[in-house]
Order: sequence, then structure tokens, then C-alpha cells
Amino acid sequence: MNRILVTGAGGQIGSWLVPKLRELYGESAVLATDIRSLGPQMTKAGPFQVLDATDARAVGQAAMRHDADVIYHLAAILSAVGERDPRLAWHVNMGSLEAVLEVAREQHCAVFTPSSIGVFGPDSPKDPAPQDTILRPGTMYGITKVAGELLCDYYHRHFGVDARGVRFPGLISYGAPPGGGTTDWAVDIFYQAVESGRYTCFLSGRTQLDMMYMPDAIRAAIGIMEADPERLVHRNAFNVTAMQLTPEGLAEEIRKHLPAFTIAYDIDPVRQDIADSWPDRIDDTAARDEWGWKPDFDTVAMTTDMLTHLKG
Ligand code: NAD
Ligand code: AKB
Repeated sequence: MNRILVTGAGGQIGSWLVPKLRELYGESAVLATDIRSLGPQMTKAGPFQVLDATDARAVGQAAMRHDADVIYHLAAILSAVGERDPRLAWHVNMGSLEAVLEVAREQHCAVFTPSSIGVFGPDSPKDPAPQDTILRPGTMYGITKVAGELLCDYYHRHFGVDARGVRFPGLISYGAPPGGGTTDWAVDIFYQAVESGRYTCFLSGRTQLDMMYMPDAIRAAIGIMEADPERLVHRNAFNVTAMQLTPEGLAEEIRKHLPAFTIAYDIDPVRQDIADSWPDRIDDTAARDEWGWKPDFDTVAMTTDMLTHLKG
């Protein structure tokens, strides 16, 4: 049975994941929820409910009414917004995860929770950052992601909750805009390239970070939930990646399609500090070995597809 509840469904990932889940499991099987009301694409194509994911009672009632057996928990505050309001990041990221895990324990649901390359910090090896390594992030976002991975492991070990997750890199997509992260530049650059032919980047040109195109991220989220549990060692913390990008390098790739495109730099010290504390490249061998992870899109294919969709 796949009766699915999605929290934070209106965000960058949810706006892609919910339609895919509805396609796979049936429209009425996927209850989309978010703290804010959403447009008809989300609310007319299947069940939708306004839901604060930090409210454990409300999450429990929604899961019960929907008869959910899987929760994709996407509600969160991302890295840059989290540095502006660290208490909000702690409240939303930890409060909602604890609520969802408790509901999963009581109602026997499986849980997908995305972690992030934000778990790594200045002490982690940079190239590559291994699967198992020192995790002492400097951001509140990273702190909640490390604590979240551990909490999911705890609920699995002590209460048998089938909790799983991946450490997503920066995600690139069209449609819903990114929600206030450090990797947002890799989405903004495409919109600006098409709209105005130039982009001013808030990170320096040579800052390298892991990235992934959204169709691959959706395959990763569903893939880990459908993986054989017997094979999973790193249940809640799989490094996954698809490409490594710098603003300079991506601008060059975009120029192959839009030769007049220019990039300039106006560095935001807060986001630059965060990016500098994250790895240049992560090692996703464990995900490849334990559940067959493999991305479809590299930089060339992703850039072509993004521009094709944005140019209409
Ligand atoms: P997003 O910011 O685009 O969307 C988050 C959604 O959560 C929004 O629609 C927001 O309205 C909702 N929300 C906020 N507070 C809520 C609450 N209390 N209750 C219910 N809903 C609430 O985020 P996203 O990019 O879709 O990310 C989803 C998850 O994936 C997060 O855990 C994030 O840390 C993780 N992740 C994202 C990326 C990325 O590049 N997008 C990378 C790594 C990890
Ligand atoms: C962010 O930049 O905060 C996210 C992430 C990599 O977790 N995109």
C-alpha cells in the first residue's frame, strides 16, 4: 500500500515530487500539505490540506484521516534563511521532524527526510567529503540536519520506524523557486540568463559545490524509499551527487547556448562563508553500492534541458 502524506509540498522539491508520486501511486493516494495555501496545480490534482508540520497533533490527525503509510517530510527552513533567523530554523526543522517521527512511530509509517551537504563543516575533508566523516557544521541549518540524521537513526533503531534519507546537494529546477539557500544561485542564473542576458552572483566565480538536476533528485527520493531495506547501512544520510559547479563554469556552459550572456559578482559574505564551509565534492559511493544510485543528468544535459524549458 502507498498512501502518502507530503509536508512542505509547495516548495522547490515538493512541487516536483507530488506530481510524480501522484503519477506513480494515484492522485487520491497523495495528500499534499503545506503551512500556506497553494495554487490549483497542487490543490486540484489531488487532496491538499494546510498543515503546520511542527504541530504533532495536526500531523497525526492528517495522517490518520488519510490512512498514510509513508510520509515525505519536506517542510524546512534552508541555510541562508536559517542564518538570518536561527531560532526559526531550529523550531521548524527539529520541531517538524520530531512531530513527523512520533506520528510515524504511532501509526507505523515509513519516513523520507532529506538531509543536505549542509551537514559538512570546515573540518570535513573537502574533496571528496566521504560518506562517514567528521560533521561539525557552522550553520544552524547544518546543525539541524546532523541532528535530524541522528534522530531518524534513533527512531529506526529504538522504535523500528522505517526512516530513510539522502544528503541532497544544491538542486536545480524550473517551476517553484528555491526557498532561500546558499545554492540558489545555480537556479537564479538560468532565469536571469533567459530574462536579461546577465546575472550578478552572490558567490565568487570559483566557489565549487555539488549540484543535481531535480528529475534526478526526485528519482533519488523515491529510489531510496523503494530500496531493499536489507541492503541499507547508511539509512538516513546517503551522500548523493550528480555534478560539481562553479558560477564561472556554469556561465561558460550557458554561453554555449546564449553567447552574449555575462556574469558579474557581488559577494554576500554570509552565503560565501556557508559555501566555503561546504565540500567541493562529495563521495556518493555508498548510495551507488547500497541501492544503485546513479544520476541521469550531467552539467551539459542539465543546462540544455533547463534552457529549453525556460526559453519555452
Ligand atoms: P523550500 O524552502 O523550497 O520548501 C519548503 C516548504 O516548506 C515551503 O513550501 C514552505 O511553505 C513549507 N514550510 C515551511 N515551514 C513549514 C511548516 N512549519 N509546516 C509546513 N510547511 C512548512 O525547500 P525545498 O528546497 O523544497 O527543500 C525540502 C527539503 O529538502 C528540506 O528539508 C531541505 O533542507 C532539503 N534540501 C533541499 C535542497 C535544495 O537545494 N532545494 C538541498 C538539500 C536539502
Ligand atoms: C541550501 O543551499 O540551503 C540548500 C542545501 C544545499 O541544502 N540548497
